[in-house]
Amino acid sequence: MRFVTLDEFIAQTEQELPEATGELSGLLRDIGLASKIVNRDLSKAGLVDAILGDANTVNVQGEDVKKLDVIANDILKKCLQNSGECCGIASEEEEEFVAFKNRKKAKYVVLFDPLDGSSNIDVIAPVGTIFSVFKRKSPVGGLCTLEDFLQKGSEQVAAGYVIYGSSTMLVYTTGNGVNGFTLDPSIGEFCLSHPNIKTPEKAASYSINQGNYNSFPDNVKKFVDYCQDSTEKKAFSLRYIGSMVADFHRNLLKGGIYIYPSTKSSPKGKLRLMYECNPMAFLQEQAKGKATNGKIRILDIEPTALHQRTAVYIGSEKMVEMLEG
Ligand code: P6P
Repeated sequence: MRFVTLDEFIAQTEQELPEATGELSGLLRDIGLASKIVNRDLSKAGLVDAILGDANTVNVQGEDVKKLDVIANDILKKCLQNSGECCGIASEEEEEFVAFKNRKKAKYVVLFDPLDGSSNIDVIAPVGTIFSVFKRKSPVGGLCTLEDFLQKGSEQVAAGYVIYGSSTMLVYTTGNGVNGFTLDPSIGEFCLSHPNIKTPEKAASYSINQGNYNSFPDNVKKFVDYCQDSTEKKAFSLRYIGSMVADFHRNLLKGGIYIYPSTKSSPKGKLRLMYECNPMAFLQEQAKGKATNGKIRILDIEPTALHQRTAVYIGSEKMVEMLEG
């Protein structure tokens, strides 16, 4: 059976992209390339400390041994700078946004979490790259500005993630549904494996760090108590990997809800708005689910800072609605 590759799919659907000029298509292809390189380096993850030397040290060749999330950050930054379609990036690994001085004519900015859940790498649990794309607001021809990045999630022109797990999959949307592409290592191509993903409107699993129960808001405690109430006809399963991309991906495909509310240690929530919650919320709404901060749509939050955090309730529509205040 001949799969459609990511490049072929992008070319076929380019006409559906806003002002289809091929630039956004090129950008998506470059993100796909960067994730293949990250995937290659991740496969050596277990070797970083064992053979290649401890992260944050200098190895026998006199090279700096970097943590894999720094490696992933550098790969994405380099691929996006080479892309020609991106005038700047913001990243969980960069304090400030990075304007590409040689790309002043490019139309798009990209925000990303290069390796979400990276604390799981040394136990070989799934991790992921999350990305969000905006059209710049500043004039083409000059350097990008902070206002190009601090846009509401509803302004995104594309968003997606790559999950590095038992296989590697890229899932993205440009506002016309959600499609998943599994990497075929034998040909080095992402192939369309999950067309037109839709999230079931309810399910029997929930994802939350129940260790924070005592500091949950009352609506979350009530929801968790409901899920644990064994008298319920259909018992709920708690599925929590500790890597948002992995929990989100399972819920996107099978239904469920991921909750990271405000807690004692994270009073504003833990997850980042701009490069974790916004892209996931765009995907989730395109897959017919919901994403809120407990009060309003994630995509309607007016950002004020690159690295701001938010509470997040995201997944099956009916499950998110159970938690709305
Ligand atoms: P906790 C990883 O650090 C992350 O940002 C998400 O990927 C994950 O779901 C969450 O934090 C885990 O946080 O506090 O439960 O360990």
